[in-house]
Order: sequence, then structure tokens, then C-alpha cells
Amino acid sequence: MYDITKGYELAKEYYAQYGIDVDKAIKIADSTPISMHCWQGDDVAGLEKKDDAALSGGIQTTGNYPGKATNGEELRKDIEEAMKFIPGELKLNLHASYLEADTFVDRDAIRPEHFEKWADWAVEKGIGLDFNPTYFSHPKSEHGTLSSADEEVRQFWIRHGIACRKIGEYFANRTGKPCVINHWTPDGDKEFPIDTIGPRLRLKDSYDRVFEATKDVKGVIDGIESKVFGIGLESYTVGSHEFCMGYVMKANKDHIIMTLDTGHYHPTEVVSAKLAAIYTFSNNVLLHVSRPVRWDSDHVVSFDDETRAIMSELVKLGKLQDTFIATDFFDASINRIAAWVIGMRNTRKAILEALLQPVDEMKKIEAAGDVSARLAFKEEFKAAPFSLVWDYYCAKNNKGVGLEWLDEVKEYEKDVLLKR
Ligand code: RNT
Ligand code: ZN
Repeated sequence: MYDITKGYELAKEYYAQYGIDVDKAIKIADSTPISMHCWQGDDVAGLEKKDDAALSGGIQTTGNYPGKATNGEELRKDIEEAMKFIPGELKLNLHASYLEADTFVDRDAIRPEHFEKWADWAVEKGIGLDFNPTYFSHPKSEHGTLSSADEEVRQFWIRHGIACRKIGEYFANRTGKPCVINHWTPDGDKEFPIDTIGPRLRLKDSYDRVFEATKDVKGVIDGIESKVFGIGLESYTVGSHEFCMGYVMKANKDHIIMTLDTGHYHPTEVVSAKLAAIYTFSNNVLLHVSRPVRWDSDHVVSFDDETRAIMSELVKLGKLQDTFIATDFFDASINRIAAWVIGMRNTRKAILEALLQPVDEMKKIEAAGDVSARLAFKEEFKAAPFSLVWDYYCAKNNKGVGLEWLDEVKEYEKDVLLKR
């Protein structure tokens, strides 16, 4: 290993030339919560006691890497293993399908007690919990959920949404941290339907009912996640971007916000370019950081241009603290703990890098109309000695420098995962 402190001192000097305070950037990056999704650990299978556990709703995990978690204990153990190598403030993001009960409990009957083990675990770790209703992988979700024309089915899912908000409140009370709930429905159609507004009016009414019935719930924030299309539902999505944005803006409630998933737009559309428009009208945004490869493939988050552009935009907007950052990917073709570690580290890396630019100065340059200097500044920091700061940060937090984590995860694979 090279001399990390020496590298850090040098990087500090480099950034100081531009008036950038590296230690301050580290502090902010470190305290920005990232909500790690539990579902990377078992390919979105969940822990419900039912025979038919097939993933549905137009999302898909591909790959058959051995060793996935098959119960709550294993999943928590795997999450703990990943956490050894993920620096910074964390939350855990659970789906309703990760309940733990001795017998099958249907989605409209879930209660806080079914999540007690998760809450105990989070309290012990000192981390917050976020939550998601599971409006998919269920016999009643095959022809629409909250937008279903079958009133019985629609009411079932409304009850599920209501139950989830109460569980969110329980999490907030147990952990002392707000619980961010993400509402995503897969509802859509393989062919373009004749009636395109009926399902949307029903989805709107369903959300209204969920929120009305739980209006006294405290400590919960609700993201409404839009999508362009799902597999098998290619032609029409009820919860489109326009629908969700319309719902959030019309609701005009502080706790109802937009969820932007980086894989949920047309291939040339980017989330980084949408943030400012939404922040013109909203105080918060929920982000699902993912990596779409040609479609919403949910590859492991990469330290790529778009992830960096999103974090950079949040810093420039001054909205890093107002944005709930969550990850959402599921790769079954590699070691699942490696997937978490790589994706989470990349997300944190992009946050730290974004904080190492002279934003105030760049704003001044732009306001003065110096467009040449603006471009020069934008380009200059792309090759800055950022990795020296990142390595120092990981070392200081004892989370493994460089690829140090890899050997340990491989050991864990040999000792634990392959024995399952
Ligand atoms: C699906 C959405 C949604 C899910 C999770 C499992 O396209 O992105 O957020 O990935 O709820
Ligand atoms: Zn998502």
C-alpha cells in the first residue's frame, strides 16, 4: 500500500489552489445518508412464506450466481458483511415482501410486528429504515394493482398501501429517523389501450385514499415513482412521468414527493437534467440510483458520467441535503455482496467528488458572462487527484482502501455463501 496520508496531503494542496476545503467535503459526503436496498441480496425474492415466489411486474434479475440469501438471518448477515466496506451514513431500504412471520401473511394484512426483527436490527446498528409497498410478485398484481378496474383487487392494494404507511411510522418511531416510503406500481399494458385515462383516474383515486386513510401517520415521506415501461408492459404505463409529476404537484403536500429512478426514462433522457425543474416546485426529491444498460436493466451503480452528473447537479443546486438518495439495482450474475459494495461505494464516491469543485466561483464566473472560463473550469476538475481523497476517506473510516474489500468478500463467499 502506498502512503495514504502523503497522498491526501498532496491532494489537499491541489484542491486548496481553488479554495476547496477537502475536509469539509469529506464531512458532508460522510454524513449524507444513502439508503441501501435490501433486495440486491436475494434477487428481489422476498421472505414471504409462499410457493410461487416468481418476480413479476415487468422487472427482472438475470444471472444465477450461487449463494443468495434465503431467509432474514442470512440476508442481515450479508448486509452486515457489505456494510464493512461501505463508508458513510447508511439507511436500509426494505420492501413489504421482506416481512418475517411463521405463516403466510397476505399483503393487506401486514403489520409492524412482522418487521420487528428488522427494526431491532436497525436500532442495534443505529441506522434508519426506509420502506416500499410491494405492488408486484403477487397473484392479484397480474392485471394492475392500484389502477385495477376490478374493485376488489384495487381495494386490496389500497389496504396494502395503508398498511405500509403505518409500518413506515413504526420504523420512524423505532429508529428516531424519518422513513421514506417509495410507491411504485407496475401497472401498464403490452398494447396501447383504448382507454388510457380510466386507469390513471383510478390510480389517482387509490393514492388519495391511501393518504387520506393515513393522514395522521407521522415521520413518513412518500415518493411516487414513475417509469417509462416494463417488460411485457411495453406500450403503456399508468404511472408515467407526467402522471406522477402531476400527482405530486397537485397534491401539494410536503410529504408527497417525486421519485426519480435513473433507469426509468427514454435512453437519451437523464435524471441529472430533471432535478432543477422539480426543485422549482418541490422541496425534496427521492432518487433511485441505478444503471440502465439499453433498458431498465438495473445493473450495479457505476462511477459513470450520469451518476457523477446527478451528484454534481445536487451540489450546484444546494440540494444534496434535501434529496433522499437510495440505490436500486439487482444483479444476480455476480457475488451479491460485491454488487452492494461496488454500487454503494460508487454512489458515495460520486457524492464526495461532486463536493470537490469550486461551485461558488463557477457561479460567479457564469453570472459575469465569462462563458470561456466557465467551460475551462467545468473541464479542469475531471482529472483532479480525487482518488487520493477517496482512499484517505475509506482508510479513515476503516472501510477498506482500494480493492482491499475484495479478498474478504471472496473469503466470505467461500466460508458462508457457497455452503448455503
Ligand atoms: C421498478 C422500480 C422499483 C423497483 C423496486 C424493487 O422499475 O425501479 O423501484 O426496482 O421497488
Ligand atoms: Zn426504482
